[in-house]
Amino acid sequence: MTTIEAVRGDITRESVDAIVNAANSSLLGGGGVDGAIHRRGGPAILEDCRRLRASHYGKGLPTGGAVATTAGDLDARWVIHTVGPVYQSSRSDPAQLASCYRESLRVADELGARTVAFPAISAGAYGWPIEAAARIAVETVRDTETAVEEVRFVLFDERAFTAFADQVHKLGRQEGEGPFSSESP
Ligand code: AR6
Repeated sequence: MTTIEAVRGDITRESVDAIVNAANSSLLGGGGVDGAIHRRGGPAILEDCRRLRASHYGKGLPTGGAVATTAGDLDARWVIHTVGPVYQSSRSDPAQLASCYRESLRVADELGARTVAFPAISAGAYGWPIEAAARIAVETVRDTETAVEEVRFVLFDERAFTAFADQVHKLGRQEGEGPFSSESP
């Protein structure tokens, strides 16, 4: 059974087996949570990313895919990089966003990670409305079979935290309290 929780905070401060990065397909860094992870994690993460580009991902990581690197100086064993879809109103495909969560958990299972921290993928620069982003995130994790024991959504701002916490509470009401929780700072 996977425990799902929502907390407010900076994901680069989390102690978990794997931290998920909302990357772009170049894997070579960017702003937002991606910039923060590379800054705090140090150059070893980028070195791994460059190696991946030179080997399996010459054309970059496709939208909805996920791949792991070292976590460098972060308090984690791995960073799992995933590429969310850019929001384009009615043309946006929720399945691509769901794939980010599913593929990240698949990679986590391959690695043997038991605790995983996720940011709100696609909900920043990529423009996904936070309520929909939160619903897709929480429902996908709930519906994915995984050996991961704890999924922690780490939300930077109050609005994102509220959206995710609402979804986590909703699961709690549907399933009966127990495995699902959310926490204020
Ligand atoms: N900890 C937790 N959440 C954070 C942090 C942090 N340190 N910093 C930002 N967020 P974004 P995207 C939140 O833009 O929408 C990058 O340039 C932020 O408030 O990081 O998937 C990549 O290289 C928002 O709620 O990711 C790509 O080019 C959420 O993280 C592009 O942005 C996601 O915002 C990806 O865009």
